[in-house]
Parts: sequence; C-alpha cells; structure tokens
Amino acid sequence: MNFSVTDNHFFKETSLLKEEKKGIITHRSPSNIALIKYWGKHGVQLPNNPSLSFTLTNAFTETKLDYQTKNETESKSEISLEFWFENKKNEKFEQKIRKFLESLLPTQPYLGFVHLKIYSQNSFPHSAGIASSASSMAALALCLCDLEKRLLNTLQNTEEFYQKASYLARLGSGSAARSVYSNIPITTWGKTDVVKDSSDLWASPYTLPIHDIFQNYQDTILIVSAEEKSVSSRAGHALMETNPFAKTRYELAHSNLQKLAFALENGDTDTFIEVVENEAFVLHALMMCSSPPFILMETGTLTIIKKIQAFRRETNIPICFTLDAGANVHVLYPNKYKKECLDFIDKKLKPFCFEGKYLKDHVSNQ
Ligand code: 2P0
Repeated sequence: MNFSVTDNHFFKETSLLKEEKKGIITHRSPSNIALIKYWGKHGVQLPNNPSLSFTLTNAFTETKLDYQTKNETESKSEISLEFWFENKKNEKFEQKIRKFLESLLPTQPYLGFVHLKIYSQNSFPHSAGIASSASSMAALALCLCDLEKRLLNTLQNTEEFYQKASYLARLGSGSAARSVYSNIPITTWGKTDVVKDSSDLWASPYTLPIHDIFQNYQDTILIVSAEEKSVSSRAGHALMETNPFAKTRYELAHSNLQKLAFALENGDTDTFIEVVENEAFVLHALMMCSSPPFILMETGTLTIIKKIQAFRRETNIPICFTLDAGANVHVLYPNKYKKECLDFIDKKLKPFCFEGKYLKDHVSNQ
C-alpha cells in the first residue's frame, strides 16, 4: 500500500488542468510523547518495533496551506513552494519541505499541479529544545490530504483520510505518524499483537480500555537544554543497525507494550512506571552503546530523574519520568496529584531547568 493516486480515474481526467482552483487549508496537530519508543528503522521509514504515545494538548503546530492551481504552461513535474515559519520566510525549512514534497511527487502527482504557500507555527517556543518534527509533519500531512480531497474528490472516508495522513506524516518523520490524531489520548504505530489491525505503515488510535487514572494524565516538560542535539534522531536510528543489543531491544519493546496495555487497562501505576522508565533508560542506554557512542542526557537530566524517584519513594505519589531523544525530562503524573507534583516541580526541579523553564501539558481528552 503506497496510497498512490496515479491510477486514480479522477486524476486521469486531469480536470485540474481545465479549471482554476484555489483555497486555504488549515490543520493543527498535537505533539506526542512516546512511552514505548521507536528507535531503529528499516526500508522507507518503517519501524523496527511498535511504539505507543500520549497525545499532548498544549504543544501543537498549526499549519496553513495556501494553494492555487498552475496555469497550462507551467511545469507540473516541479514543486512550487514558499515556506513561512512563525511569520518569517524560512529557507532552511523550505528546503527540507521541498525535498519531502519532491519525494512524494511520483505517488502524489497532484502536488505538481499547484503553487503552494505554507505558513507554520508552533504553540511552544522554538528555542525550547522540543522536537517539533512530529507535530509539524503531521499538520502538513493533514493539509496535503485535504488538498488531495479538494482537488481529486478522494479520501472521503474518514478512516482512510487519517490513515493516509499518518502514512504521509511517517514518510516525513517517523514519530509524526502518531501526531495526526487530535483528541485521541493514546496512539500506536507499528505491527503488534496488542492492537488489532495495527500497521507499520501508519499509526492508529489506541482503542483498548484505559482506566480513569490515566484520563487527563499530566506531562510537565522540563527544559534542561535548549541547544540543538549533538546527534540527530536520523543518525541515532541509523546507529541501531550495528547496535549489538538491537534484537533484544526490539523484543523488549513488544513485551513492554503488552505490559503497558495491561497497566493502562487496570490503572496499575506501578507497572506503568516500571515500563515507562525502563523505556526511557533503554533508549538512552542504546545511544550510549552505539558505535560511536553518544550521550544526549545532561547532568541536570540525571539530577532531575533521581529527585523524581526519591519524591515518589517519600510520598507514594505515582509520579515518573520519560525522556525523548534529548536532555529534556517529561514528568508524568495523574491529574489528581497535580497540585503536589507542580509544587514539587516548581520548588525542587525548576532550579535544574534551563532558565527555569518548563511547560505544563497534559494528555489530550477524547
Ligand atoms: C519516538 N523518538 O518514538 C522516539 C523516541 C525519539 C525518542 O521518534 O528519523 O524524529 O524523523 O523518523 O521520529 C525521534 O525520531 O525520527 C523519535 P525520523 P524521529 O518518539
């Protein structure tokens, strides 16, 4: 399945050539934080293990796509693009998006029939060191699917629309596959026995039972470093190809996902914490035993982790952490302990944050 539209009869008719069409499409996509991590891929952006993430609420990207069909004399085999980020023309991002759209052209030829102007902005500061590729690629992919829908009358079926959006987002950035679903608390991507009809090609909403304790779960994102990472995720994924622990890691992801599904259903916060922290530690351990090795945690990351674990021991509050591919710490806790946890974060963890910065977020509600 490559969601190609080249054999679509609407496209064959090339009605696009005959009538001018223009319009504006807007989509907002949430950021997500993986609890079961995607780390290692093969083929064209296919994951080596299934992943599962919480969908966030306050961290999102909003993308506006302004399109107008080209006239008869203009080349349809080229991408016509302008890219604006946070109200400024951004050449670096434009180049990246152009490359992405060019890679889609053979299967999504309608992209060659339009002039595109893309305006994108994040709800969170760009300098916060938060990965924005997931939410931005997801918002762009949703815009592209809407564009196809408007131009070719395809993707009328909602499930197909979102599957294709997730498929396209994945091609832009793996974790973006999980960010096309707003208002869905949990998403999985990658073939797993735990989720019926799961696929490596696109992510899907997690529809298994979720205990009340995980409703409105809180995620406070502690900004430990706002600097660009020393090793990109792309390079990190590639190093899994020679990592001696790769096979064990992929097996562990499957069993951790199974355990996590049990914890989510039963409100078992002990198991939740065990799995979530294990996934974060394993992700960073894999980095440290890659060849060449690399470390993305900073001193503050470790200090914060130890303080969270000590606070949990002292209070019995089921607070825990997870890490992305970077130094920042996501502090996860049930909504009912929000006051105590925010107080702890503000008093004890804030001093270890870059410029005392942290972002309050929570899992998206259905
Ligand atoms: C994840 N991460 O599951 C994992 C956990 C970071 C840590 O996916 O090369 O930016 O664009 O597919 O999605 C970060 O990698 O990598 C990532 P590409 P991506 O969220």
